Amino acid sequence: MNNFKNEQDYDQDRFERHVWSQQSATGLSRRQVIKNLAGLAAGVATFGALPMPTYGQALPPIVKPTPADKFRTLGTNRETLFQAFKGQGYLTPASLFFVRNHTTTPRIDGDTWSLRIEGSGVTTPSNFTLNQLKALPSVTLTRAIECAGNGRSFFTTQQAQTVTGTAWRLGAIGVGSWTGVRLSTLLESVGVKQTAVDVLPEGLDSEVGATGHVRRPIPISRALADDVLVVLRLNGEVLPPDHGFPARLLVPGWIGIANIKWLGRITVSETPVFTSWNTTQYRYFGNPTDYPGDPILTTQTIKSAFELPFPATLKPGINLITGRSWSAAGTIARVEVSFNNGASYSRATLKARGNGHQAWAEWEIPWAARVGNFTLKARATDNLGNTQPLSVPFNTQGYLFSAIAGHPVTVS
Ligand SMILES: Nc1nc2c(c(=O)[nH]1)N[C@H]1C(S)=C(S)[C@@H](COP(=O)(O)O)O[C@H]1N2
Ligand SMILES: [Mo]
Repeated sequence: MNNFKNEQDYDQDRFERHVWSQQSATGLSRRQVIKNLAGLAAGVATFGALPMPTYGQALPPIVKPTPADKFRTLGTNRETLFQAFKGQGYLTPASLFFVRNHTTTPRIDGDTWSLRIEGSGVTTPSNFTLNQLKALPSVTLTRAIECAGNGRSFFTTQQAQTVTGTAWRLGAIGVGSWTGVRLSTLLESVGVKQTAVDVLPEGLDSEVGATGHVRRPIPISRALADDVLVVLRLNGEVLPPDHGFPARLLVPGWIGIANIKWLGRITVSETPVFTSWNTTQYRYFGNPTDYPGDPILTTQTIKSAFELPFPATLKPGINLITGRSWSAAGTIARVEVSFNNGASYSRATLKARGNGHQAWAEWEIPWAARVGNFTLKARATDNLGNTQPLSVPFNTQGYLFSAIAGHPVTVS
């Protein structure tokens, strides 16, 4: 499914994207890139057969170390093991942040890189170099980034439903302190028009098969809000390669895909924009009474997780059980924990630090554990009264599992 009129348009679009990627990557002019492509193309019949623009071909797909005691490998992705957050403080260190890559981490040269803002919705299409972005007024926000599919494996293990996509447990989330420039500052400086409708940020990582570069449209109203940033720093340090160097978008409260990494281009459009990232993916397909009209996903939900191995083995006696809960709508008001598979719940103690807006809250509760097998459960309620349900209606791609998740524990 795409918005191209015919195959020729499709090829032209791919060609334009290829040229644009090469321009951003190399700093060469459009003419020079096309000349180089012509050289490469000698003897190749169609553009489709040309080598794709890639950074770091033959390099490891993820730059940072992701040791097995801290991460779980799921295809091209790395899920943080939730027990690794224990004792780590409120913010997720960059070294522990989950990695969700549709392909591989591109190695981008910040000196030649620039961010292009263009499209029918702006009067003055412009490029911003990294130095220009650094010189603009900056804002720092502490917010979660969480994959739309976080918790997906529980659709299968807890609801006996078959769903497609990466089988995350609950570690496809991290809370960072993000520093960058408001997107609205950039859009205003290129003369965003009153008639603008949608904004399409686009990543410089390799194309994902025929669906092209990773790009997820967001409405202009959301794009212009004060909390949407073109992020340059994570936890006070330069953004690491795996998390979007030199620049990524931050759209707080929205599903992970909205936070496009390795930004290369932002297109502002006067007409609604459709890419596979809002037509066939990141959309609810399920029972029409549960999901009328196959809604396009926007915001994340509410969840909780224990800082324990999955499954966990504990010693009998008093164990201090710790965990984190988060809500994309606000802050956490209350967390209740069950040690008997949901038959009864007790209130956990929220830690004083943190519990930020659209971030997470840390909590703890002592458990006098007897020998046996147990299912632990945690249920969070946020400041708006949203609480975790017992189950989530099935959707084919297993998005937004916010139900109370059972955690198996053996005490021996
Ligand atoms: N360019 C680009 N941006 C991207 C992605 C990607 O593969 N390419 N993955 C998205 C998804 S699905 C998620 S959940 C977040 C993950 O961010 P992280 O890898 O920094 O944790 O980035 C989003 N931005
Ligand atoms: Mo994601």
